[in-house]
Amino acid sequence: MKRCLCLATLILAGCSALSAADIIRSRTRSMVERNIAAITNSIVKQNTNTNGNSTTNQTNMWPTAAFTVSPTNGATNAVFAFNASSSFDPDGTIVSNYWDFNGDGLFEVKVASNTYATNFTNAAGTYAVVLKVIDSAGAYGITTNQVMVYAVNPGLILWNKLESAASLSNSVVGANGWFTGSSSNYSFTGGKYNNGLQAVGFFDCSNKVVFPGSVMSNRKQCIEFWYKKTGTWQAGAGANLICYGIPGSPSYNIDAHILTGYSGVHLLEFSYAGTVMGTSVHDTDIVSNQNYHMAFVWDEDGIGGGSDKMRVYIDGVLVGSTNTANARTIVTNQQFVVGDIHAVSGWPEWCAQGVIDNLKIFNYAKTDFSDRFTE
Ligand SMILES: [Ca+2]
Ligand SMILES: [Ca+2]
Ligand SMILES: [Ca+2]
Repeated sequence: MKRCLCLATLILAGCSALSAADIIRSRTRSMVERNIAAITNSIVKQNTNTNGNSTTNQTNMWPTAAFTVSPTNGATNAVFAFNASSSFDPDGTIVSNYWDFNGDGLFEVKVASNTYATNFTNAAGTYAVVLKVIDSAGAYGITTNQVMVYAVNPGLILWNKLESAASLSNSVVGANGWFTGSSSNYSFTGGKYNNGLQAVGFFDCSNKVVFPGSVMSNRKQCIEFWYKKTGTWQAGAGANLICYGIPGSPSYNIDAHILTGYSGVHLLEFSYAGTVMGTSVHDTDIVSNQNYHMAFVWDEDGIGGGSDKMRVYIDGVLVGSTNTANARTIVTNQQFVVGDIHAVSGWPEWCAQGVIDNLKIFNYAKTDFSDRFTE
């Protein structure tokens, strides 16, 4: 007897040879076909049912990735806290956060939480950290932030790269700087390491770059930076490099300047708490457009346990010292000025007449500057 191929034919033919398995397969297929028809109808209905927008119900909107990191700059032993809570999905939820800590496209970590803390490297450098967020429908958003990691540097209490106005207000280490008065006398241009802070000309020194006086709160300390002469030193005036004192006051606790004159000996000088110390560096030793590493060091109890209380180093070489430093009075409302001095309002003055770069302050009387070629 010929075997029938479908249920309807079978019934009409009065066929009796259909097995139980054949019946189950047939019913299952029939149910699937009905379900497909129902789903198709549903899609058609949805697609024609939403203000004429035929794609509304088939669209999943992509999530947006965003994160912060604290600190944005840190030493190799620092723990960095990443926070992706500002990421969002406009039509759903974010279910996974993937982190790539070195920008190589491989995600080291996958977490459901939007926070993650890690000491992700022990190598100094600037890292591109990538966040990829996945929403409940599987779509993703991605973003990248830079994180700078520097070698552990004991005693470093301030480090500003002086790259830009943004860099001034975002020190790598320690307190941030800012402009007091106008910034129009300053520019960020060629320094030792990329840009430095250039102050050239003769202007009212109520316009200044300042840091809080708290960066000068130790009895022993070191201020170091690179200096490049790019302007003109006026005879009888010279150049003011750094200063620490009361805003608006012409008397300072600490300052470093280069004197020039019409005749005679004119030097790089360092003054501390009223003690003015000359060096062996004459103004004519400073050549235009050449970078010099300068360091001003003090310890009221004696540098390195010796008798020197103040020292100046140029390019790592000791160029002046004295053992007669006065004790300094620390006053809370003082400020640390870079590239100029404090002065009474309206008192025009010669600024640094050059570029100051890579400012660092240590909380001890540093005497080895062999690390100066590392930014
Ligand atoms: Ca979505
Ligand atoms: Ca990676
Ligand atoms: Ca710089």
